Formats: sequence, structure tokens, C-alpha cells
Amino acid sequence: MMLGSFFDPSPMKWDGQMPESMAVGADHVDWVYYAIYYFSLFFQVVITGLMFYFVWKYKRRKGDKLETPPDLTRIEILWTVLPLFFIVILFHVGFKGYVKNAIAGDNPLEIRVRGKQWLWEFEYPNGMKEIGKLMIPVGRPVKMVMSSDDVIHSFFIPEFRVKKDVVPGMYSNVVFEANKVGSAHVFCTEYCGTSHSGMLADVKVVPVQEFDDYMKAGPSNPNCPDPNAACPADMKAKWGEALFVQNACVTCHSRDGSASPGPTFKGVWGRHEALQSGEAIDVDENYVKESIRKPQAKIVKGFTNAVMPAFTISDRQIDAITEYLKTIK
Ligand code: HEC
Ligand SMILES: [Cu+2]
Repeated sequence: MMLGSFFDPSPMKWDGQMPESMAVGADHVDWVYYAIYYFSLFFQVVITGLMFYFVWKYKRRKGDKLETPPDLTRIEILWTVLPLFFIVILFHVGFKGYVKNAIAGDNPLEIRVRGKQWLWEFEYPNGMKEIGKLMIPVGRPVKMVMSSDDVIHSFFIPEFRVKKDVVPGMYSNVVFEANKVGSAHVFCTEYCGTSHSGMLADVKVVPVQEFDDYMKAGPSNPNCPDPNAACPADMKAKWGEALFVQNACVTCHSRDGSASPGPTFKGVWGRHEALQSGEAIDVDENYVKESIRKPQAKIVKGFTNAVMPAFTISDRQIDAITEYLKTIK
């Protein structure tokens, strides 16, 4: 508590110097920043002030004779050692903040981050992926596990006061805990090519319930700009087709009736499918959903050579794919 209020930088804050702080560790960073800032400002004024005063006071006057300056070793040691104390204190405080920002709290939400020229891709624990948009629940520790697909990028959220390089061939982490609902920004701070300045993402910090709902519903359809308005079936199908390609369903399911590792999707909707178990089923919404989430629950007769992996895509995405499957005639 004592320490908490000691590190509270709010009385020192000067609006416009730092963006709004939205994470737990941010105040610590700000404290160090403002401490150095005001310390430097104070001594800048004192030292230059004194300098001008002495220049005037000890300027050479008529009749002055040159004297050898006295031995000032003691005072020199003093002004070397005193700032050293200040540096050591700063290091101590700074290091504590660094550690606080480097180790995740209990049970962190792990989000995979992939940087590539020139976008940020985020993958949530349930497998849902999204590009250019990051959802964060407020009041929960978050750990970003980051990697790069091409060159060096650098992940920076100024509102959280976190920044770390994202390097090909290795993982790097940043951790934070957002303490304010609102929006923040991701920047890339490593010059990474032509469109480096466009390598941005929006961060939305939302209440935990809203985050959980979002994880269930998934990202919104890019073809339906207003998420609250009804989305027509053909727009859903269009998104479904894109998801079908993005999730590599195409590699196992042909769409023109030709042979593929999985059943062809030409005319799949409403098809009377014979199963390996000897039963049969009509392809409908429930069956498609189950086939995506738990592919091994019902095996299509004759398709025991390839194994379809389970996909953890959201309900909304599955609906879009279903809508697309209806159109493959
Ligand atoms: C590695 C290959 C592979 C991938 C990738 C794959 N599937 Fe499959 N899929 C199969 C196989 C094999 C079957 C048949 C066996 C079974 O029913 O599990 C199947 C069955 C299905 C069925 C039931 C089809 C029917 O005719 O009854 C649906 C629906 C389906 N997959 C959807 C998808 C979707 C959607 C994706 C992408 C998100 C996908 N699959 C990705 C291999 C794959
Ligand atoms: Cu970059």
C-alpha cells in the first residue's frame, strides 16, 4: 500500500507527454519516467543558472592576477558519488518495474501473436484467429507469445507501456494486465519494409463477460460492416468461402466432385451420407458443426485413410461455412 502510493505518478503527470495509461505496470514505468524528467529539469535549471551567475561574478576584472586553483578533490568526489546514489535508486526502481512487466500474473490468458509484412495476427486459446484486431479482458493477466514469419518486427502498445522485438526463429513474450476499459493501439516499431507504417492493430479492452461472449461468437463477418444488423445469406457464404480457404479445408475437400482425401463438397448439402458405422445421415447444420468440431464422431463410409483434424473455429464462422457449403451444387 505504502509502496503503491509512493509509485503513484498521478501528481507528477503532465498531460501530453505520455498516452493514457491502461495497464497495471504502466504507472511504474511512468513513475520512473517522470522521476528522471523532473530530476533533469531541476538540475538543468540549477546548473545553468549557477554557471551564468559564476561567469558574471568571477569574470576577469582590472588588476586581477591569475591564481592556481586550490585542490578540490573532496568536492569532486562528492559530485561523482552523489549522482551515483541517484542512479542506483533509479536502477532499483526501474528493475522492479521491469520484472513486474516481464513475469505474468497467475493463470494468464495466452495469446499467440504473429508479425508478418505487414500485419499482426492474433490467435486465442480457443484457436480463433484475427488480423489487425486484439480483444483483451480487463483485470486479467495476459501473456503474448510472439513470433515473426519474415523479418524483425517490434510489438508496441503505448497505452500499456510494453514493447518487445518480434524476431524470426524465436519466441518473445510481453505480459500485461489491462486495468481500464477502452481502446489502445498496436504499432510496429522496427522498420520492416515499405508498408511498415501501416502495420497497425486496434486493441479493445472489454469487461470479462464481453470477452467471453466474443470468444464464443468469434470475429464478425468482414462482409457485413454493421455487426448488429442482419447479415444476408450470400454475404455469409462469401465469408464462408474465404474461411474455407484460410483454414485449408480445400486441401482435403474438393468442390468439383473430383476425388480428394475427404468427401467432395459438390452437392454436399442435404446429401444422404452413408457412415462407416453402417448408419446413414442427412447433411444438415448440426452434422456440419459436429464434423468440424469433432470430426471423428461420425466417419463417412470409405474415408478412413485420412484423418480430419478438429477445428476450433467459432459458431459464427461455422455458420458462414455452412452457408457456403449450401451453395456448392
Ligand atoms: C486433413 C484433411 C482434412 C481437412 C484439412 C479437413 N477435412 Fe473435413 N474431412 C476429412 C475427412 C477424411 C473426412 C471424412 C471422415 C470423417 O467424416 O471424419 C471429412 C469430413 C468432413 C465433413 C463431413 C462430410 C460429409 O460428406 O459427410 C465435413 C462437413 C467437413 N469434413 C468439413 C471440413 C471443413 C469445414 C474443413 C475446414 C475447416 C475441413 N473439413 C478440413 C478430411 C479433412
Ligand atoms: Cu513490422
